[in-house]
Amino acid sequence: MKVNSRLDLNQERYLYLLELELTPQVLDSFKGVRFVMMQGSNTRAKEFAKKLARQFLGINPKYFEPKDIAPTSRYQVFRVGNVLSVSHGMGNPSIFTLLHEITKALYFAGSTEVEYIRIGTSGGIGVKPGTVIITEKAYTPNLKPYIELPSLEKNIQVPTIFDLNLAKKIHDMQPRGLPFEVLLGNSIAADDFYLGQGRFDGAIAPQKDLAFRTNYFKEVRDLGIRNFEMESTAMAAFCHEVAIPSTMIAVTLINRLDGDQISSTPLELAEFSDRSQTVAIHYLKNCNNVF
Ligand code: R2B
Ligand code: URA
Repeated sequence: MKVNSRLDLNQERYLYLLELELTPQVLDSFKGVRFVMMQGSNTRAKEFAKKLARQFLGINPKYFEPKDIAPTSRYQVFRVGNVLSVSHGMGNPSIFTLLHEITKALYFAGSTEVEYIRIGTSGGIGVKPGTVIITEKAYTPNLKPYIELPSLEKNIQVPTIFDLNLAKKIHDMQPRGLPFEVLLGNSIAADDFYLGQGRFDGAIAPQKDLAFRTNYFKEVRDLGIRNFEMESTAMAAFCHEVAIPSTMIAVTLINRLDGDQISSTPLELAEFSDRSQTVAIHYLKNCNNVF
């Protein structure tokens, strides 16, 4: 991790959006952390913490209620062993802010050897629904492998490439015979679930027709892009800037070549979501610094 050196000059230790004052006691909860696993929803972040407790400590989830470290209702932060299970909300701005504050907390706690992994859902592009994609490179919807970060009067371009070794390691650590495919691929992060992901079923009428979109999807596939979601460019750019190895594990809920509407039942969707968590747990089981 390589953060802003000005942080050391500043005595302020308040994380505004997490509503956390970094007292010695709070910093203790961030000491020794090696993995930060992030998911959109509070519920999924908590479920993942329960799964970790069951897998690694044999604790029956019926009798274990993970404690949220952050008082805010915007994000939740749970800790099991050396893993933080955190919710990031929806979209690049939401995850960006979380990334700043979690990274500051870890830095001040001395936990500078960390990996960040987003565990999520996505819309597949030419893959069977239920397939899990581990992202190597994140793209913008206009197919740029970088985003523009604000720097006062002029933006700076920051690459949105994840840690390829980490992505491959997670892929290699999956057991044979899983009932779903796990693929390495690239992803697009859009700022909007509808127009931003080329959907025709949003409230704003799209400017492009089906023929244009079909051609766009072909171009996208040629770049190795396999899914749409909404946070990977911010995450990849942030982690590039602070030198934290990171990637994303995201199950596909739909094949966008077949349509726009997600029509799986709630039960099927929950089972699909579980797959991303399963892939993450297979990885953590092969790491020797989880506890
Ligand atoms: C995937 O799913 C959410 C939208 O449904 C969004 O947070 C994302 O990236
Ligand atoms: N999440 C997205 O961002 N897009 C989809 O199509 C499905 C889940």
